[in-house]
Amino acid sequence: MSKIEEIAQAVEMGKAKVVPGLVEEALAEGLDPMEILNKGMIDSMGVVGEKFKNNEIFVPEMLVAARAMKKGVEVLKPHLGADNSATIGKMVMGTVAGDLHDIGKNLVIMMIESAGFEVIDLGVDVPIERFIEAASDPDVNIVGCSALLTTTMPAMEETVKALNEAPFRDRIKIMVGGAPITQEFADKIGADCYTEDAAAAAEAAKKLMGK
Ligand code: B1M
Repeated sequence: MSKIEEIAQAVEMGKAKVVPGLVEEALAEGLDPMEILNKGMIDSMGVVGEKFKNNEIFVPEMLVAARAMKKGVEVLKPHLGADNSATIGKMVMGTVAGDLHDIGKNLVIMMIESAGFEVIDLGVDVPIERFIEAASDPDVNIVGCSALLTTTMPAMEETVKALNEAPFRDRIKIMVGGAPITQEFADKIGADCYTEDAAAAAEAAKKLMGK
């Protein structure tokens, strides 16, 4: 079994104590950090999601897998090309109200910070008022909303609506993403930008800043 496969299996099984060591070993073997992230961790969360959908596993198993992935990402973070020397913009980012999923949001933050942004993490289950309050900081250029549930897509719509109606709308760009979100939905709710994954989000954020 390859090291990546070992990581994937350990994430799937929620072995939070084992994953960091395996990630260190993979890095020491010279494996590409992005490959470790994508094939060793993100793909496993897809497998976990499928098993949950098919009633093969339940919420506690999903939770331990998520914890194991987080531990692995902590080890990976310094190796993902972080360059925080310059700040090219300020972003606020949160998972919308009613939604507790934060792995994707945290990855987006990590990649956007690596691209040179200062990011204020509002956390999960973020009410509209909190997004508005944070975005009213005159230094904020981009507001990012994440949603992982079809049932919280309306909360994203409401959040974007409130941001679109805010007096500071001209100063900010609104980015949205998350597994159920599509370009079509982003256009419909009036967001400025949709991206499918964290790497694309970082590229898009730079473009929004004219970089
Ligand atoms: Co939940 N969950 N979950 N879950 N969970 C999903 C999302 C689900 C698809 C599983 C399934 O049924 N196959 C399903 C949603 C179904 C639907 O809405 N159609 C689901 C469900 C049903 C639920 C509960 C309702 C289960 C229950 O209680 N019965 C419940 C809801 C709780 C709540 O939020 N109110 C729930 C709970 C949980 C846990 C707490 C156990 C745990 C989350 C732990 C945590 O995040 N701290 C969890 C997990 C782990 C998952 C799965 C397995 C994995 C999610 C994940 O982290 N993926 C997930 C299945 C799946 O996704 N296949 C599932 C990896 C992550 C890197 O990907 O988050 O998509 P993702 O982020 C990507 C992109 O989407 C994008 O970039 C990221 C990185 O590339 N992106 C952005 C994300 N945000 C972005 C923002 C951007 C741009 C890009 O710009 C601003």
